[in-house]
Formats: sequence, structure tokens, C-alpha cells
Amino acid sequence: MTAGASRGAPVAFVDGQRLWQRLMTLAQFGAVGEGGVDRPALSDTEANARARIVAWARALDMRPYTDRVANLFLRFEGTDPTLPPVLVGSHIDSQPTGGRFDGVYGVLAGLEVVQAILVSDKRPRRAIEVVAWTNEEGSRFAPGMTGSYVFTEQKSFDEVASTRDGQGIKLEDAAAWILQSDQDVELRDFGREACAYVEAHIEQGPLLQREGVPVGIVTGIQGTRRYRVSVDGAAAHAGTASREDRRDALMTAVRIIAALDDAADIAGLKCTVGLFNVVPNAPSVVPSNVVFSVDIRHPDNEVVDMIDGFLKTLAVEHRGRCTVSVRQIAHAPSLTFSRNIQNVIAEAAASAGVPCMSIYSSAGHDARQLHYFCPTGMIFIPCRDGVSHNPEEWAEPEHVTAGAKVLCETVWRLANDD
Ligand code: HGY
Ligand code: MN
Ligand code: MN
Repeated sequence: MTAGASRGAPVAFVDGQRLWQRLMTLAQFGAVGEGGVDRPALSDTEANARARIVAWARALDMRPYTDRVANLFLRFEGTDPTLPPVLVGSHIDSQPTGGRFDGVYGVLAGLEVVQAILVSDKRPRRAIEVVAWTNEEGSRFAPGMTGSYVFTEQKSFDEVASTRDGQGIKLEDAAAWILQSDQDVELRDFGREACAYVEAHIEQGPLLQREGVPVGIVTGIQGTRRYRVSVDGAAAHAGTASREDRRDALMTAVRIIAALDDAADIAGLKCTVGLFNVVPNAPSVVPSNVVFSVDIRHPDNEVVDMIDGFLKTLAVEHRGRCTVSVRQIAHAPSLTFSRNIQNVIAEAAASAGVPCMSIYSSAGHDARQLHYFCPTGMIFIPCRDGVSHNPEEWAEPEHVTAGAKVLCETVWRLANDD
């Protein structure tokens, strides 16, 4: 696919102030303290944020659609409705300690692209659909990326429907609740053809800031495997149970995690144990059960695969008198994005006069799933000191604007390709 040259792209009508205001407005939905956001997937705070975005979209001559996992599609019609649309977006759910930009930036920058086109009084050949994918973060329903996996038909609805959150609520019930709270939003099937997908996102790393470059053209995303490790021992009295009689689930878990951390250090891979549940979690009881998460990531698939085998070996080596089960809940190999889309982004940045550089993504994104569905690319903007998944997350207004301009120029080109 060769993207046509820009025909007077509406980039001049991108209004960074308007986009910034929307970002700050959306940050109020699930606001925590100064700048923090806790907006779980398919929650009432997300439903309210969703309704706000739908209202903005309707005022921009866009039509909302959704599907059974509550992905949100905001369609801006093109001159030829028969052509597959260009998708642009990200997610609006957040981590419990989220910030104002992760995910939301890509959705609202997409809305800004449409508003700039509308204000420019032009229409693209292809429709443009701004998308908010369901449950990207995976903090409420694990694993994440639900909406993009199911839309691209890499997972079936049935595979994800019975996923439960910490309160035992099923994903399908939470999604149904969102759908019934929608006002006049038409339901669509999964897997609808798309011409391309572009996602704008904060880098969530320090590189662009360190290089002083406002926009990154993302070359790919590192590979990952995610697990839940469950250790079963036996509850016992902290004062009377002898060391040799103990089946201490916590000490077994600690030995496994310490050995894994040493291996990750040697292999140079990112290893995170972010979730850790102890039962009965009582000071004078030897723990009978521990469940913890393992999130490993590395650009080299062989390293990720090597650690996969190593984790299972550790579970046997350190189990002592406990039993240990290792359950993989997600696996996504590292990938390289479409060269053509990267070129379109580079041309768009040049024509918009925005300096850019190539950059690799250490964070996961819905673009990973779209990559297997249609030509896909990503645009990064810097975030202060690379901080994200943290209330301190911050992006500079001029970078928010620069990224939206490059996104606008890119989407305009793709939506008018020959
Ligand atoms: O975990 C990730 O990489 C993404 O930010 N959810
Ligand atoms: Mn994100
Ligand atoms: Mn995130």
C-alpha cells in the first residue's frame, strides 16, 4: 500500500490546547490525588469517561459503535464508505496507580485528528475510526489486551468471557453492563476489515526526553510471557511448628522469586512480580498458600523462551515440601512493525516539521495485536523521566501537540491512499 501524498493535510488545524483540555477533563474520571488516575476496565468510572468521549465524538459528526467486549469505535465517514477504514486509538482503562496520559493520549489525539479534518472542511476517502480498546492494562481482568485480542480474532469471546476480577465478577457481565449503559451505540461484529492502524502513546521510557526529540517512530515491541505461580503448603503455628515440619508457602515463593531475579539480572531481561497474595496473611500463621504474578520481557524471543523453561525448573528445585504450579497466562513474541507505516509516519513528521527518531517499545500496546491484523504503526511522545503507571506521569503540552500533528498527517495520508 503506498500512501498518497498529503492533499493539503488538515495538520494546520490541530489544536493542542483543545486536546490538552480534553486530556485534563478525562483525567477527572477516576482521579486520585494530584494527577493520579484509577480507572479500571469496564468500571463505572470508565463508563462515564466513555460517555464523555462519545458525546465529544457525536459533536464531530462521528458515529459510535461497539462490540460484545465493549470496544468503542467512533466512525468519521469518508467519501467512499465501501473502503476499509483507518483505525486510530489506544485504551482508556488505567492501572490502579495510573496517570493522565497512558492510553488516553492515543484516543484523544485520534479525536483531535478528526476535529482538525472537520475544521479544515475536508473529507478523507476512507473512513477514520477512533478506537478505545477494552481492558488493555489487564489490572482488573488478567491478562490484558482483551479488546484488541478479540477484535482481531486472536482470541474468541468465549475465551475471555469468564475471566473474573478480584471480586469474582465475570468480564462478560462487566462488558454487558457497559453496553446497557451506552446510549444508542450500535453493536458490531469482531474482525471488521481495516486498512491500517496507528496508535499514539507516551513512551513510558526516558529515551526521547534524553535525546530531546519530540516524536518517536516505533520500530517494534519486545516479547513477553506472563504467569501466575501458585505455591501450596500448610498453615501451622508460628511458635510451635518446627522448621523441618513446615510447609511454608511464602518461603518457597521467596526462594523462587530470588532465583528468578538473579537469572533475570544475568540474562538482562525485565522481570516483575507485581501481584503477591498470601493466605491466610496472618502474622502468627505459617502461610499455606501464595499466588504471585511473573511478567518477563525481552526483545530477543530466545531469551524469553529460555526463562520460560528456567522458571519451571526453579519451581521444582525450590519447592521443598510444598507443591508449586506455574500457569502461563499470556505469551506475545517480540515484533517489528510494518516498514511502510513507519515510512508514512516519517514522511508525515517531515512534512509537519516535527523532528523524530526511531525507537523500540519496551511497553506492550494494543498495536501488538493489530500488527497481525492490518499494517500497523505507533507514534511515541516523551513522558517526563520515563515515569508511567504512576500518578507522577507527565507529558509536555508541546509534545502532546507535536505527536497529534504527526498522527494527523499520518492518518490523513493513509486515509487518502491510492
Ligand atoms: O504492561 C504493559 O506493557 C502495558 O502498559 N499495559
Ligand atoms: Mn498504555
Ligand atoms: Mn499502561
